[in-house]
Amino acid sequence: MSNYNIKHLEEYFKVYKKSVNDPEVFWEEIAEEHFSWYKKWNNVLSWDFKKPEIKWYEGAKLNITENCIDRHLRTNGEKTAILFEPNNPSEEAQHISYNDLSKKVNRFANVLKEQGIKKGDRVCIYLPMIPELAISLLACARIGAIHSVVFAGFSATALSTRINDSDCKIVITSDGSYRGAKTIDLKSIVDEALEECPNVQSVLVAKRINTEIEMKKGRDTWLQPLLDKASDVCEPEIMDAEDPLFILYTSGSTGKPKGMVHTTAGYMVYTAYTFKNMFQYKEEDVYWCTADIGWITGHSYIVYGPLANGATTVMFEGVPSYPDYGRFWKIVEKHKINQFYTAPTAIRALAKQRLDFVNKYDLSSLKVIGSVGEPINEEAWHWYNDNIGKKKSPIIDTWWQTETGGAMITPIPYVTPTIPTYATLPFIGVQPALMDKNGNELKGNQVEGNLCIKFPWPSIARTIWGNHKRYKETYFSAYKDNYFTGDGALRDATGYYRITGRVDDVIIVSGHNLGTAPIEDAINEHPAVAESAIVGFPHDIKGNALYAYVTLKETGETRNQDNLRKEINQIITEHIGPIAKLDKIQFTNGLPKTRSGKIMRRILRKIASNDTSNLGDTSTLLNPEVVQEIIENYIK
Ligand code: 7RM
Repeated sequence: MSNYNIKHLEEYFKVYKKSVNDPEVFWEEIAEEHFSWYKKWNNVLSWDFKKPEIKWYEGAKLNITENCIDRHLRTNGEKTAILFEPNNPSEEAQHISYNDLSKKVNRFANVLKEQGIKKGDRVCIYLPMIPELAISLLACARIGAIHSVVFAGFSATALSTRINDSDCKIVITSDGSYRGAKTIDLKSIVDEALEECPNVQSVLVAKRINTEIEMKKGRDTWLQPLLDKASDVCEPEIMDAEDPLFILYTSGSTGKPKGMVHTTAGYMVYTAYTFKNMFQYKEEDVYWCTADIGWITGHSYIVYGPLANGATTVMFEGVPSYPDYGRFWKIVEKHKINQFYTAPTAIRALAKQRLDFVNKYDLSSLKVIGSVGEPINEEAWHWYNDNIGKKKSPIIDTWWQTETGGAMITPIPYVTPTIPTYATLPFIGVQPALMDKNGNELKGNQVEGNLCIKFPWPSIARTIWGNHKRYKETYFSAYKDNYFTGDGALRDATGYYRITGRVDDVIIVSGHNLGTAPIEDAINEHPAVAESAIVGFPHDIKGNALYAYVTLKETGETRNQDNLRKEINQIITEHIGPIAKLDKIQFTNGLPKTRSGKIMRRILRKIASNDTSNLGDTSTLLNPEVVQEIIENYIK
């Protein structure tokens, strides 16, 4: 027996122990008993964190869509797989059964084949949260094409960079998208991006908002007529366990975004197993994750994890504030949601509103409520626990990353006792380590350090697309024989983990990871700007907001600072997207730098947080005099 569903704390400890003492036996049993394979593996795991090279279930043959769709048809074909809730509350929800999903995915897969897409080709998906988005991922997986989803809030420049980095042949998009009361003209963003992408041969366009758009001859095709003509039978491509399933970009602290590569078998096994346990999903439950499929949370816990378990997964097109701040709770009542998974930034925004937006609705269907994306602060935790969980549905604070593929440190609801702000215990098979400044592992409890993982888990990203060297340097070089997460954490007296945040320069704004470098690059494009440094400062809704220190070129002319601020934010919107707009911009005569020329963000971070009581060691500064100037002109 493989303990696919953990039900008691003693069972968790027992299974955890087995997964650590005998990982290969453990993960072999899980894979054998709960998934369908065309051929079993020769070897459960081989790994070397030095190279680094990690392989799970080598030699196995499978298709993830067989596991997410076909095998459920025999027993559960009429069950709703995807429940689509549109942006506009008066538009009817769509219930897509497993039978429907199978046909839709096969049709889409056949359309991709007609477009010349083959196993291993990269397909860029730039779509809003409409059913075609989930279906397009699965259609790629059906034929072995590698999907690269780009969040549809990204700008043309961000899109073209990602298309070119992984050399996508085709882009799937829509005529536009709904976002609350607004519509967004997605297709013209694609058109602009493609001016920089000579290798894209075709664009498939889904119809959503029915506006007149330009269709470029020989390149753009409406999707629906092609789907209507295509056969609804498409044999799955037989994939190797380690064949890439998808690429998903994540920003680093420096340089261009990293295309994290996830492979097939390990990703499937781990996302499915974590989903089942994190949410204690039961056959009749309706599960809703509010993330966008453009992020890893959507890949793993809207699409693959739930569907591999034959679950009903909700896809919501809209925003929490439209038509009013009660929308989430209205949906919970309407679809009798049992498990609800969202981000602290959404919780904080909703907690700011009047309580009757919540109390109008019947939330009694809820059994588990989750949080992901950043540390959940104590205030938000209590609001969520009291008003949404009604002190009876446990909060699962799930810590993980794009790179980890699935949840790593998380309570198992009704199994692991929770405490506010703690992600609690490692999931089955996960071996965390906390490191001190000298790179040594901190043993025992009541310690704080940099969070590493010392043993591979099945859904670890295998490489960075086209740059294995960077993969090694970013994740496997800081600590010998360990995967370094970039996060800090503490372990309390009972062995529970609390994540303290990034230890590098990535800033998480409203749950979006933003690297400092690309934003500074954009600011510096402004002709009047000499140099800039951005840091995060605490913000009660976004978690963090951006504070920029900008030095201007000495041209002798005086410029209107408010106009400059607007122009800088305009450039950022064009280069990265509105999510990276700066809340505060302080003009200064200099930036504090080390002698080797590195900007000391540590000091800037303190000033931006209005905390100058202890600026730490400033003795290595090249120009200590600018610190006083910056403090005096701090923008409150
Ligand atoms: C799933 C996801 C990863 C970074 C990660 C952390 C932060 C995520 C939590 C969290 C504290 C959490 N992937 N993070 N979850 N911090 N508690 N429960 O968010 O690649 O976009 O971000 O997000 O810093 O390293 S991600």
